[in-house]
Amino acid sequence: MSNQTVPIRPSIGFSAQCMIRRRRALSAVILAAAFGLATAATASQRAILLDGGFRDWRGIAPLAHDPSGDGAEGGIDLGRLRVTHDGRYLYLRLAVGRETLLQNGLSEAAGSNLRLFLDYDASAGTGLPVHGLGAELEARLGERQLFEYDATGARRELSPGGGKVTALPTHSASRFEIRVALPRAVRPHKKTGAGGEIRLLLVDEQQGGDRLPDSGWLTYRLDGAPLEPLEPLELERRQADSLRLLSLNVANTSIADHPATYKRLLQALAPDILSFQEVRDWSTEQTRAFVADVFPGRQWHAEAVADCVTVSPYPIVGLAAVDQNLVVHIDLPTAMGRRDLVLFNVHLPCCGNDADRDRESDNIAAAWRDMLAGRGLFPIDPEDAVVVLGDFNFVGFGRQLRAIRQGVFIDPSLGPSFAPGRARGSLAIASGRRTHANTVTTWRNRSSSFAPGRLDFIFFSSDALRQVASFSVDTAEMAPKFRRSHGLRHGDSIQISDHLPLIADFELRK
Ligand SMILES: [Ca+2]
Ligand SMILES: [Ca+2]
Ligand SMILES: [Ca+2]
Repeated sequence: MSNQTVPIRPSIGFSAQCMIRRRRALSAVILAAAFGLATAATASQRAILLDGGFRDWRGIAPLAHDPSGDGAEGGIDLGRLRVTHDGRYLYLRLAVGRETLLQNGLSEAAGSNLRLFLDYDASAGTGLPVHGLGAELEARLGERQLFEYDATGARRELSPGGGKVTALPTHSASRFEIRVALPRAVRPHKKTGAGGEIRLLLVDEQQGGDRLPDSGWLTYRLDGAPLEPLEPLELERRQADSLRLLSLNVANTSIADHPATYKRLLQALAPDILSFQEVRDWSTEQTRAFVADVFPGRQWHAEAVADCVTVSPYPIVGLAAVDQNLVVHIDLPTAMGRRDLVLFNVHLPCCGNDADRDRESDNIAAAWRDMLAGRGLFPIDPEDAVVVLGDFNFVGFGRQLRAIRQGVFIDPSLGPSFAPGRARGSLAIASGRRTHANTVTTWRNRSSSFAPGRLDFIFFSSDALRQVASFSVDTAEMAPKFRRSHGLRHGDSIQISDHLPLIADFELRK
């Protein structure tokens, strides 16, 4: 039974403020009581895919609904919270009331001091004494700090980059999916699904900052049959005649240091067109020659702009630069269909540099708009397929993704919005799930203060291309048998890059 209790607060007198808090608490008790039992996962529920999309949450009722307008001025305003779990993870779906960069602190753009407290044994006597809870986990999301507490309250700091707590989308949004890896002792029973009661609390730690719930805490039972995990994805092509595209940030030309690992991975993935970012120490010809050595028997062509290199077995008939990004026109074999491919290989500026990321996202969108209008960087057939892929470093504002995907310019002087996907409107996003995990994050760095994120994307025009398959690869997650069958090793992915190889297979529509 999920409920909420008003903790004893000796320091607070029986004041008018306390009365208001109690009234709010009471209404939240009623809501939580009404919905509490419904939140236990049932076998019929779909697995949660950590992708920043919410279709997988259908049928999961809110655990709590915090009132709106009760946060700090200009701060986040916590709203509806849904909670579910599977055998390994706790999932939260959280509304924060305004555009927020969840990993930015109060002093940073669209930031907050949002903290998540989890009391795994529902006991105030163990863990960190905080807000009436005994928390075993404290995730300071905005401050990018993560702490675990043992029964005595002793603290251990974890690196957020380890992925214990991951939230999507990585770019700014007003709703998020948050996934917390449950400690083994807290996970529900493997066979019966039986689990214990945990307590949770969300607080924007600043003067007048919002809390969820406004007083006390929420209770959730890790009970019921856990959600079924998603099936692993195969590396083999589902359709022999599909066009397989690879995008990979090669971490400052780590190919030069680990050629054998790259060879293993690339041979296991067998892409047709390879697009690399962060090729800094190798020439275009060195990169092309490396691919030709991995895949002998095909004639390979390569072009580059800045650190973006695309290698293709099909002729590159058009070439241009959009800022530091490459755009090529690839003459696909007639047997694949009548269309050719316009491919943007993108590496946007990193980290807090939203201004340059805004500008380059706009310029990529404008370049495609102009090509469609017949006045672009090189001539194309207006029905050609377009793919915009690469390392977008989307750790800033979501408007950058909207510029590329939906043709909504950030800088209004570039003109009115347009439809990058022609009759389909927006470009589609290749699904890119990891073969052996329920997430689409493409970047991780264990020692980073940033949690794993989705920085790499493959956008495509769905009127010209049909996605046959799409996935990313982290060899450390694969079942040993699966790994062996593809000639891969446990540490291959982490050895080559902090980014994962991202694949999409397409069929050209008639
Ligand atoms: Ca989802
Ligand atoms: Ca609120
Ligand atoms: Ca505790």
